[in-house]
Amino acid sequence: MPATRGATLLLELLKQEGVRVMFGNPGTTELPLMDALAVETEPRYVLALQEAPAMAMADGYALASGGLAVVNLHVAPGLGNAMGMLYDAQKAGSPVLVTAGQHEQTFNVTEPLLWADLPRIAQPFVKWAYEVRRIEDLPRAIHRAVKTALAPPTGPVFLSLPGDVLTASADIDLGAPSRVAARVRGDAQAIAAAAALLARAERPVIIAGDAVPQGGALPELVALAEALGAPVYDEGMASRTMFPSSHPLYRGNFARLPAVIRRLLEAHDVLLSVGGDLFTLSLPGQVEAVPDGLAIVHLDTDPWEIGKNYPVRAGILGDPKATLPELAEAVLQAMTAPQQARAAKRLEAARTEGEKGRAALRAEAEALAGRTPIQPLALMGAVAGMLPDDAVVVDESVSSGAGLRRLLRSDDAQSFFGLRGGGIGWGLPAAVGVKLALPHRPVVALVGDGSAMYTIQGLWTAAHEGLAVVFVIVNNSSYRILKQRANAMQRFAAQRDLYVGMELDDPRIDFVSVARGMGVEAHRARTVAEVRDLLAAGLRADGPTLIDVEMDRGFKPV
Ligand SMILES: Cc1ncc(C[n+]2csc(CCOP(=O)(O)OP(=O)(O)O)c2C)c(N)n1
Ligand SMILES: [Mg+2]
Repeated sequence: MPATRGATLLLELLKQEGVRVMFGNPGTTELPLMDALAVETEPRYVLALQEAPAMAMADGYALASGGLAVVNLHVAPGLGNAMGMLYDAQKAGSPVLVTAGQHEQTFNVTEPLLWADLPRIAQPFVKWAYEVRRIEDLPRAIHRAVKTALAPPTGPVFLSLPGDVLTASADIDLGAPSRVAARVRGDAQAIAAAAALLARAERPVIIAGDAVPQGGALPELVALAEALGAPVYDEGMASRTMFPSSHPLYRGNFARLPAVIRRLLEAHDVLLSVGGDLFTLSLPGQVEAVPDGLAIVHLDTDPWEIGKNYPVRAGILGDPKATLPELAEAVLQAMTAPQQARAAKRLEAARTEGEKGRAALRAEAEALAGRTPIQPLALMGAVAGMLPDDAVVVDESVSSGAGLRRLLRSDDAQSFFGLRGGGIGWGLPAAVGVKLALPHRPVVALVGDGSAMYTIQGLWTAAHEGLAVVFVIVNNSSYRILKQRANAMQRFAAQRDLYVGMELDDPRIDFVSVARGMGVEAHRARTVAEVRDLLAAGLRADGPTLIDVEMDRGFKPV
């Protein structure tokens, strides 16, 4: 084999790992790579106009494809720009190989322009961070990085790629990819202990997290939930579909404030978390989120999460897809006939309650549909009511999204993606990555006006790539959630009705002009009826469209 340059070798290795698309934003340190891409057509390079959207696109791609995503950034400022979105990817456990160009190693001692110790910057948010030192190490470094990103608990990894490694030439064997088989079955004793607790439970509840859709375990979770007659919530910040939303046991997102969590949990005697986050709170509270006496059973792929904040009665390390059938079987075995009868009654009652709750929510949304300016729930109801069965929703609607999960039909693991980490600016570019991973499904992004502005450049990539995504900008010309919370503090802001740093209305951002300026067809909607028409047109379009929805700016409780 003739000698190969490092940059070409890198592309060969990525191809060998099954990578077909890579996201990036180049600079001089990436030029050897861009040069190699002039002759190699795979992986295809998707250009983002800033590193934050590049990173979120990779995250969306990883979530939607269920596999690896790759992003290439430009030295320290490029990696720095991506850090907020890397945080989100880490929280979602997205297997993303983050790479960045680095100056030549003999040059770095002088501390050249844009240089910094890149692995140290990335370290807190990745499973492994390393600077490749020799071209000979590229195969081992790439294969290890990809293996590590994809092994449970999955997550981002980082490689710094010095210029001299990318421009060196050598005759090197590519080696081979490794994968860690993920279907780990939980410990038999722990499963038996969990089953005994669950069988005795009179009021069980389930919180489901990332590990469920990651392992494709939705049907297994449905079976266990039905056996227990237990309502199922998504964890407080859900990155995808954890449970079929049209199932009567589904109850939507769990709470994130300690007092609300406690109130919900007080109705139960046993909590089963299946990869569910217990609990990432959004604010501290005066009360403990978990009431005394609640027995917690936790099954997860990540031992760190088990018993992290609250002691568990049974902690099981394992893959939900592999473990839930055994747990369900053990529960049924452990249940007495009266216990089984009570579980069946709970299922029946939950079914009725679930259907009633959903119908009431739909009716409430419909009753608001005639109001102008548009009310949040009316928008969510209208969008949910119009989507085809195979639609995929990417949600960063922040304060306006209440009820969305229960209004939507999102029954398969790829039908919904949400902001898991809380670093806003994720949704718009994530939708670009989602569409690239799922080109045959309609993709609709619901994004707050404030959030959209962090990574608005993502629109250009959608136009450039000709991606038929419908971007719905939930435009209340404010950081409404911050106004809600400032108001709830009942101090100066509330007394003076003055919300410093939270008004985006002077001038109001004209997303129609912004989008058109980046080649995206765009229109404004002032009524729910207009939203419906524009959404129908957007779903028919073969390129990206944007709907700038003029929302009610109200934020005070009525
Ligand atoms: C990167 C980042 N910067 C700032 C914040 C703080 N923050 C949380 S929500 C929010 C406002 C979101 O505004 P918008 O998207 O318009 O949604 P709305 O609150 O109006 O529903 C801000 C600034 C954050 N979470 N992440
Ligand atoms: Mg807003």
